[in-house]
Amino acid sequence: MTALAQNPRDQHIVGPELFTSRTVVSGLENPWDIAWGPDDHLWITERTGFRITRLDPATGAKRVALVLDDVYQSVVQDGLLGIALHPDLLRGSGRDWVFVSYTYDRDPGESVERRIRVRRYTYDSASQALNAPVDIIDNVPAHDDHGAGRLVIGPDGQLYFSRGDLGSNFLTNYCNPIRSQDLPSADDVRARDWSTYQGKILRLGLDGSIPDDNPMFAGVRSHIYAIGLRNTQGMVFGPGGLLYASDHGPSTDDELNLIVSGMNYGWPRVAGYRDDRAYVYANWSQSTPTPCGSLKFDGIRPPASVPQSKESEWSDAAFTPPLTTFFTVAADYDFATLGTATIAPGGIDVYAAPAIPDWANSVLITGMRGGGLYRVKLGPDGRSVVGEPVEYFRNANRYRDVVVSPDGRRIYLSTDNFGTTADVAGGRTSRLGNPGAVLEFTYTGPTASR
Ligand SMILES: [Ca+2]
Ligand SMILES: [Ca+2]
Ligand SMILES: [Ca+2]
Repeated sequence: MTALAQNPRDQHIVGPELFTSRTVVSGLENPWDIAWGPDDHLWITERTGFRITRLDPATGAKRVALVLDDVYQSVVQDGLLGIALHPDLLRGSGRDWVFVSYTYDRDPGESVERRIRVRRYTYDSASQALNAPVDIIDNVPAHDDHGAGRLVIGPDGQLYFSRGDLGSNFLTNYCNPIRSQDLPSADDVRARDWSTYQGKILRLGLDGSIPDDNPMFAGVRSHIYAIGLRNTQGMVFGPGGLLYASDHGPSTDDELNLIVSGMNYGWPRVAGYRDDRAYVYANWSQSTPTPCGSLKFDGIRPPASVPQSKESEWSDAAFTPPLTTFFTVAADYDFATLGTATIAPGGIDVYAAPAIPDWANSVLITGMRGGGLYRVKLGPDGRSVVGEPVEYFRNANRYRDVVVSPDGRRIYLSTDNFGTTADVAGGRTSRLGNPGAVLEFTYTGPTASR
């Protein structure tokens, strides 16, 4: 049984730093996105509660700022998802804006046409409520898996919005083609047809417009900023203005990416690096002569009728490999015995404060596959990674998002209410340690002296 130790997820380095921990609040309904506000509150989206809740981390007091009444939610990847606070919020500029992303049903009748939109609200500090909704973009494709949905405002004042591949070519959606490499035509953009916005990172003006300096893909400018993604649930700008994003790999190669305008992150032609290791692209929708609908999905050994292509059979000058992966395995890695080598990354944050020695200039990445927070140290220019990921706070939780207090001493993690994860010993469990909570980890070690 020594072979079990070969799953790289179980071989991580555990960080030595000392923290105390406590539950700030429990009883939330799938807290999904947490942002630190200028009021020193955590602004939290509750995915299945359809609420935006403001939480005072010092006292645990919480107050609901908004309950949305038109969210459509039926599965674990949809509902009320992202939140982005405008940098002028509560600064007297009149731009007390809060942006959210959520799934809705476009069809007014009994059938369901799931879509996702971004909506802006204005915060009224007197009533502590969000009012005056304005839709920024709607009719963006959504489905029942790989929903991504993270929202961030960049230092350029534009809104970045991640879209997943909708679970296509996978599990129950195995006959739907992945569209992460598909691009809109000029006519599509004119017609406001956003059906190719799957598996992308979008960049929108705060009014939903297409910024003039967005990149061209195949000669067409749209909201698309980067392509070739699978399920980006973590996105954050570093202090140098660089954009970092996590992505979900298939059975290996969850990614941390540096997102650059106009680049291609490879999915589904490449998972992780273009190294032909433990991944081939099996395109179920193209099965012939047996049509896909007659086949039973098998993610490890697809039948011969499903065309397969190696990573090295594809190339694109814009392909950009990840900064690091969780985890890349040998070509002969034995999935049946060792299990998938992934962490299922959720939200990410950049650690920029000096409080914890050696932590400055790190990216913190949540794991849902086995509760852990991973710290990846960046090189001085932020464009490379130094050393191996270091793991913290392992528990039987699905850590969904992370945010660091401005002084860098406290780290907040939100947790899912249900689902499976790994227990502390590494076994599968659906008995979660701290369901529906925000946890606080306070650093108690020596502060950096330099
Ligand atoms: Ca309907
Ligand atoms: Ca990739
Ligand atoms: Ca690869």
